[in-house]
Formats: sequence, C-alpha cells, structure tokens
Amino acid sequence: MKKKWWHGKVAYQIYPKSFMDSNGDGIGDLKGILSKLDYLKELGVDILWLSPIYQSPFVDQGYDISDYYKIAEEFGTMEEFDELLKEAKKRDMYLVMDLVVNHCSDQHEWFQKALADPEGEYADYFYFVKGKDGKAPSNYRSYFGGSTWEAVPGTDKYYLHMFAKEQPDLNWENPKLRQEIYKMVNWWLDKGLAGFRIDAIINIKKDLNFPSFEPDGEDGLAACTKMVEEVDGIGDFLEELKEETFARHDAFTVGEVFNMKEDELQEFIGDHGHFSTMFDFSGHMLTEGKHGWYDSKPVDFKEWRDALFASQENIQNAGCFEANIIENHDEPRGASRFLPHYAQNESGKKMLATTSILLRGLPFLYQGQEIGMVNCERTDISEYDDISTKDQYQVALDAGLTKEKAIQVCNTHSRDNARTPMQWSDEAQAGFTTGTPWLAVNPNYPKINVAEQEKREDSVLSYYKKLIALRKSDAYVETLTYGTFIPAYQEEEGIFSYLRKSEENGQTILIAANYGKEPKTLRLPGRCQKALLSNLGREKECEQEIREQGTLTLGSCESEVLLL
Ligand code: TEU
Ligand code: CA
Repeated sequence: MKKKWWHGKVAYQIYPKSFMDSNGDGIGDLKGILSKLDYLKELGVDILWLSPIYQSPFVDQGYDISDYYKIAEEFGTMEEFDELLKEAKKRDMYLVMDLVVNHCSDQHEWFQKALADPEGEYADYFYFVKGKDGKAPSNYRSYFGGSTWEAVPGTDKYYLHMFAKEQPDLNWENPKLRQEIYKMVNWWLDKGLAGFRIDAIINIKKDLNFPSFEPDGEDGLAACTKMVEEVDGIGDFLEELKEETFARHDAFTVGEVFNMKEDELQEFIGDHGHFSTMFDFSGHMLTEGKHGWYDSKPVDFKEWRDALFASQENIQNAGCFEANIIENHDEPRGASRFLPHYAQNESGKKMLATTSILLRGLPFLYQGQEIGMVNCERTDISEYDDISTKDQYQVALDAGLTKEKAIQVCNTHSRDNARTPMQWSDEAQAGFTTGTPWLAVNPNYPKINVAEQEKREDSVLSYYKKLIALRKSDAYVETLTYGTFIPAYQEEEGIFSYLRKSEENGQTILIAANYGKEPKTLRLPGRCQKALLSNLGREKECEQEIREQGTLTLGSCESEVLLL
C-alpha cells in the first residue's frame, strides 16, 4: 500500500448547524466554527469535514443544495468561508467539504428550468421518465419513504428521487451534467480545499430500464437500494469524476459507500481507487431492521466486535485503508448504541474511544463524541426535525406499534440524536447560542459539557486528547497507523482486544478492553515494556501485575494500551 499524507491523521466531522452559533439566531455558523478552531487543534484533530454549508432550503438539512456555488445565508458568507480556510491552514488543518451530487434541491435553477420546459435540455439533467399504464415507472420506495417517483406537472412523466421528493436525482448519464459537476468540484478545490466527503455516491448509477421488484413491505413497494445493488457500471462514472477533478488536485476523498459489491474494495480504494478512502459501516449495518428502525436488532457485543475484526482483516488483506467511525449525523450516538447499559459512563466512553481510535484506518470523530454526548430523549414526534425520523415514526405506527413504542424507536434510532447542539458549557442552551436553538439541546448539558471537562484531568475530553496524542506521537505513529491488525483473546467473553504490529520497527502494541460486567484476567504472551495508556489511570498497577504474574486483570469497562 502506498503511503499517503493523511494516513497518520485524525479527522473530525462538524455538523455546522449544531456546532456553534455566533450571532444568536439559534443556528450554528461559520464564524462559530472559526471561534472553535483552537479548541479542535488542541484536541489533536487535523482534518475537518463540514457537513453541507451550501445554499439550501434545508428540507434534508443542507443535503438538498439549491446553489453549489453559494454559502447558505444561515451559515454566513463566502468571505467568512475563505477566512475559515485560511485560519485552518494557519493551524496545519485541512478542510473537507461535503459533495452532494447524487441529487440537488428541487429549488435548484436546473430543476426549475426542467419543470418549466419538460422537453428542454434541463429535463435531461434529471430522470424524467414516462409512466407505465398511468402509474409510476417502477415500484421503488425512496430512502425517506413513499415512491421514488413524483409526477412532472402537465406531462405523463415522473421524475426520480431516491431521497425526498425535494431532492431530484441528477442524471449522470448526461455528459453535460457531468461537466457541470466537475467544473463545480474544481472551483472549490481551486480555493484550497483539501478534498471532499462524498455523499450517497453509490446511488448515481441507475438501471435505465427501471425494473420493478418483488414488494418487500406493507406499502407494496420495494427498496430502491435493490436497483442500486443489481446495476453494474458505476466504476466508469467514479473514475471519470476522479480523473477530471480530485486527481488533478491530489485531493483527499472519503466516500459514503453502502452496498458496494464485495470484490470491489480495490477498485474503490486501492492505490489507484476511485476514492482515497471510505467509511467502514460494517458495525452499523449489523443492526439494520428488515422493514425499518422499528424492527432493528440491538447491538450484540460479540457480533459487533467480530464484524469490525472481519472488516479490518478484509481491508488490510486488500491493501486498503478505511475510515473508522462510531457515530455521525445519520446515526444515534455511539456511546448510547455500542455500550451496554452498565458501561454508559465515563469509563465506558473512554474504553469505546480506545478500541475505536486505535483500529487500523483513519479515525473520524463526530462533534460531541469527544465529551461523550449521548442520545436525547423526546416524548412527542413534534419535537423531531429530521425527515427520516418522521418517516420511520409513521412506518412504526403502520406496523402496529403504539405511539409510545414508536417514540421509543425514534429515541433509539433518530438522526436527531446526533444533531442536538454541541454542549459547550452549563450556561443557557449549553453555551451553543444566546438565542433559541433550531433543535432543542439535550437537557443533560449541565452534566456533559466541554467547559466542565476541560477543567478535569480525568474527563472523557482529557482522555480523548491523550489518546489522539498517543496515536500521533513520534514514538508510535508508525505502528498505530501502519501496524498490522491482529485480533487477540477472541475466545474471551466480553473482551475487545487486538495487536498492532509493525514490520517497520518491530513494535507490538496490545489494545485490550473489557466490555463485560465482571473483571477478567488475561495471560500475556510475554513481558510488557510499558503501559502506554489506561482509561482508569492504572498504568503502574498493570505494569506491576504483568511483571509479577504475567497476567493483566481488566475490571469492567477498563481498557489498556500496552507496548509489548
Ligand atoms: O446519507 C445516505 C444514506 O443512504 C443514509 O445514511 C440515509 O440518510 C439514512 O439511512 C436515512 O435514515 C447521506 C447523508 O449522510 C444524509 O444525511 C442525507 O440525508 C442523505 O445522504 C441524502 O443526501
Ligand atoms: Ca448563527
């Protein structure tokens, strides 16, 4: 595998609307981000991914773009963006934006022109398709529920939208559209962006016959992902996109890729792949429900660990390097999801951080993860903003769940769990805004907030700083970046443990954590040179036990990082 500048770095996702509000309108903004750059630098992160900040009607929180060349008014101005870019550079940080080009907003000029003249050239920027027998061309269910087809007024045609009807899909078969996209991507890269996180990209290739499938739900529809999974040929689009844009700028790209075919890893992220890297969602996909959030399974520790391990080995054997996450703006909080109830405390959060951040790959933190923010309980559907949550609530009701049960489903799975404002302090509205936040803050902010944790040496935040510093330290960066991943103690119940072994310098680092309820004693293969990091501050005790007895005893929710 060819070494790349970003391999040894740590990335951080900012959800701008909820990060920091500088002017009291309740909406996070660019100036807010600017004011927190030093905080992020101190945390140790290098690459900042901003969720969409383009002009948008915000039907899907900015993932519906109405002008790719404009900054949303809510977030600020282009001058402020340029300043953010400059200030990030000054601190040796890299800015990555979200590239949303499977679809745009129905308010985008292209779509408006297409509607105004459904036979004209702009109609061909989208999929305007004749209906069959007076009905939609196929029976696909969109990601956000309901048909993927919406009638084009005044015609017998329908337009395709894999997501909301306000997010019409762009027609990648049209070379003119592709050129427009490349021009726009290059325009941003010319400004000095480091690269892009690429949204929902696996959806850009369509089967132009739009075949219908066996219905898979009560609504008589079939998931649109079925078509995506069956169609071939996306590689040509992705390769052209790369050649025309990213490759020319040596840009960093991270794809949001679900449903990739198994043998395509090399093609996607090998040395000459379409993207630099992509997210490893193997742990997240495990729990997916067949029909929706309501029938998803809870996380089973062993299944989760083994899925991550299998994925690590698979990626490593392919000579690839993926991006690891425990949460993002589409997922519930990792601490609420992956930690058993008895472990949902500061020790548990530090343990989760340890086992995740030291995996082989590029770690991505999501805002608030570094202070251990958790899911937010709501009692009524009106308290939710997210379009997907509203749909899934209805799906749950339609499946026969009571209102109370359906709300519980949302509390567990809603994308809003991760979108509540960042908790900066115990002041009103968590110090996020002086006004009324666009989405209510999690009421636990007096307990969980940055200001309090900055003061405390043993806080989750302080631990994240140490953990990231360890990962990037001169002494261990080689091993923790490129060292081989080797599973360890897999037979031990509740244990999440692996080695990182460097061929370059001979170092072996053992990461061992006890997700179980009871203490666990492990026999070590040999001596230990040094305990590098303990989430309970037990470095010295561990060294002594290993020296005297050759064992390592981990209490419940304890994690240790040892140089063997
Ligand atoms: O997500 C794509 C996606 O397929 C899912 O994460 C989906 O949004 C989720 O399962 C619905 O609950 C990306 C973005 O990350 C997401 O925020 C956007 O809504 C979506 O694309 C459309 O742009
Ligand atoms: Ca604001």
